[in-house]
Amino acid sequence: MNSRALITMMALVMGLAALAGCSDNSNELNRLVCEVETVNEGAPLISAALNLGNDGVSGGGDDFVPIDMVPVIFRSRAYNSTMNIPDDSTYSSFIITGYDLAWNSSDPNAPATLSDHNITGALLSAKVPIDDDIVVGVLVAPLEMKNAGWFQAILGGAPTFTATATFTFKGHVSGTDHLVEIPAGLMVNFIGAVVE
Ligand SMILES: [Ca+2]
Repeated sequence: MNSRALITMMALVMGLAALAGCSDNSNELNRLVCEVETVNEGAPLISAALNLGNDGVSGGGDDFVPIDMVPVIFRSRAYNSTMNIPDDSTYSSFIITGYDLAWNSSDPNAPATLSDHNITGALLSAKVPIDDDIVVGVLVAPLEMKNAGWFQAILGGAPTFTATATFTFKGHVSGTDHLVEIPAGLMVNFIGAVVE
């Protein structure tokens, strides 16, 4: 699905949600659940301060700072197998609206300022239809993190370290405004440079 179609669909869903009004009926709220299936295809992330480019060495005009975005796969399903939720019903999709990201590390080489890079209230818009997988790209290490003194120090030879990124994805079942939080995690290894 292209982005224009997705935006159109989102607008349609939000319009329908507005028409339907809000419901606090917990039975309705529990009809659909959304889960994270994988983060970064189940693999840890190697986050580098610099990519050395095709020539494999520093310089040469092809070095670049890699921005780390990982694929996250969401899946929606009926709360239990005895429920039958029609594909086109009001409550047949889960809407992802955003996420928080918190950094933690017990690695002695991790900087004390790692949690300065926590992300709160990041926006994300994705519709996860029932019994469907949706892949979303989530920003883990933005440019300002790559420019941090400790990250540049690793590039200069300081020790690498490992940390955990704990995500709290946020959203709601279509047709409701009841906030649901979905936890997930990712191991991240911070290193100096990688080669394409
Ligand atoms: Ca290079």
